[in-house]
Amino acid sequence: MLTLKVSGMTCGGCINAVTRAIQSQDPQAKVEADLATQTVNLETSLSAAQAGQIITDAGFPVAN
Ligand SMILES: [Cu+2]
Repeated sequence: MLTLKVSGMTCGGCINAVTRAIQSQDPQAKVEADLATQTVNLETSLSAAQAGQIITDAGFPVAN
């Protein structure tokens, strides 16, 4: 499982956007986002770098 620090998520719509972005590249991915801690947990075949880029491109900057 990957855990990424993601900034800018404020509501369920943001979580949906992150989830859709990841699942567009890995339809089997499981995405759990926590607004309080601004973290996203992923079960995915994507690498951390790939997932980070996808989420950043969706408008939610991922901390390195
Ligand atoms: Cu939102």
